[in-house]
Amino acid sequence: MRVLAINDISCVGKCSLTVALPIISASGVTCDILPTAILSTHTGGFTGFTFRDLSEDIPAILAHWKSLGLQYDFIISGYLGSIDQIEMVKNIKRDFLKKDGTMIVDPVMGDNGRLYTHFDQKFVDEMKGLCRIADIIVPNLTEASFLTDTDYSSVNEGSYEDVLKKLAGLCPSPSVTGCDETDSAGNPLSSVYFTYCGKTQKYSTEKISGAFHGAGDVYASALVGCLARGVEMPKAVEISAEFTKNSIRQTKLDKTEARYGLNSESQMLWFLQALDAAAKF
Ligand code: PXL
Repeated sequence: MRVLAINDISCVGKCSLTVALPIISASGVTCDILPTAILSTHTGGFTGFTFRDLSEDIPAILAHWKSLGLQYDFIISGYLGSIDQIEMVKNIKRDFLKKDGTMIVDPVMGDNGRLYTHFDQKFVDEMKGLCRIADIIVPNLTEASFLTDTDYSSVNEGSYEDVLKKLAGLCPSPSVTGCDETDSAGNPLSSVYFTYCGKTQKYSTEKISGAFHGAGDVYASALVGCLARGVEMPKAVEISAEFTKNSIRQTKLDKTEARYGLNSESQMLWFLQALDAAAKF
């Protein structure tokens, strides 16, 4: 299996390609990368970061790949620095995804009800267009609210499924991560709502309090790794959500600053054992 991960390189802060490459490669598949930008750190929680947009380099990179005849089983896109890059990703899908390949879009735009620095409503509208050409989308609740023109503050435990159903207007297999819920004993849960075979499904796990940067990147990368090894969506969601939760727990135990990303390294062995037990090939 050959996977292409399109995302930025945030040199510090463990997100985007510094998370995608190790996790997808360790899953046992080839992971090629297309860096969209190089930043000294990611943009969430740091000031004074550098940002070099790599859009100018991308056409020559793609021309070279075309000459090599490269084709991908999976393409996953993440942080895109501009509207032009959204267009580039659409073209990359057209030119480099195998006929029966899978396009996964992580519409990285915001968290906790707000858009990240650099993004605005125009970008959101363009991102809707990218979601329309995806097979699977993995927004968090904030991104799902923006993509469906839903007021984030009005979304609650009773309305996650409505958001998911609205997302189905954009893409056949939508999912929403980070849906806070409570179990019957009053314990906090974090749920992923997703559509599988046309039906709404949900996977819930213990919610670990706090905001942790890069959790979405760990989740999306693990999900791609699982799917590329033939794991069915419900099991892939379960393994990825547990790996992310374990990584969040480890980060909390280590008391590292949330902006430096998840300490998923020590949880990788658990992830790979779970993946290996579920993998079809
Ligand atoms: O983790 C998402 C992400 C990826 N890349 C960059 C970011 C963020 C979130 O802030 O700033 C550059």
